[in-house]
Amino acid sequence: MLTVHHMRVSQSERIVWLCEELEIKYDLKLHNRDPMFSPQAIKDLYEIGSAPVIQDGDLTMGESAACVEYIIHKHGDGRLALPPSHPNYADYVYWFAFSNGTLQPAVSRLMSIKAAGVDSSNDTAKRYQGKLDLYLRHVDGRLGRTKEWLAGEEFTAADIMTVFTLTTMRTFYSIDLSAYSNILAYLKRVVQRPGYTSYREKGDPELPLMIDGPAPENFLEKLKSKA
Ligand SMILES: N[C@@H](CCC(=O)N[C@@H](CS)C(=O)NCC(=O)O)C(=O)O
Repeated sequence: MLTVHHMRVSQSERIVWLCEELEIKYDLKLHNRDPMFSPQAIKDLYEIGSAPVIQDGDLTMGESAACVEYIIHKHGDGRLALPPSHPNYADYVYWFAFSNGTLQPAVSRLMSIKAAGVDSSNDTAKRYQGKLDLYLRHVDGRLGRTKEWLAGEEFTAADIMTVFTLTTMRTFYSIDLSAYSNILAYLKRVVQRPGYTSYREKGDPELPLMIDGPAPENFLEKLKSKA
């Protein structure tokens, strides 16, 4: 039986969402942040100590993109990935890679320099913010052309990889998406998916939907005060 370890309000939401979209059987283990970083249970499972972590027989593995690929091909008959024969294969591969290779690191970088006390008027901070703005325009432009999903007409794992950065990640680093109408329309489509609703009910029932333009309020402060 596949086991998915999800740390609430984290990138591991992708894996719960994927399993719900694929409608596969899996055992969901929920973890709380302790108080902000991974709890000991996640560190005991995986030496990097980050979420997600999956277990399948003798296998224990982290890294969202790896978990997504593994589950799709071992448990999902390849569904939600596009095969090389598909006309949108290159789009699928590109947007899947862009999510954790470029978009998510851009936000993480800004979050880290802010946490280190660097002011947003600092040249490096401005350069990084400019990069994030550029990447968001890139995503917005793509969605304006497809009018549907990142890889084209079909919803794929490239969407599952990307949505965390456009929603939940905004509680870690405030991003106003008001200027990106195609992203906002896309997020409305995302939350109408039954698989996304099931993930939220099972994995993050208290987390507000972060699909509006203005930066969401800081949910982490609420989590901290509960801890
Ligand atoms: N590239 C990794 C990043 C994983 C990651 O950094 N997860 C965060 C949650 S958003 C985490 O576990 N942070 C807590 C910690 O490292 O202690 C992935 O996609 O799985």
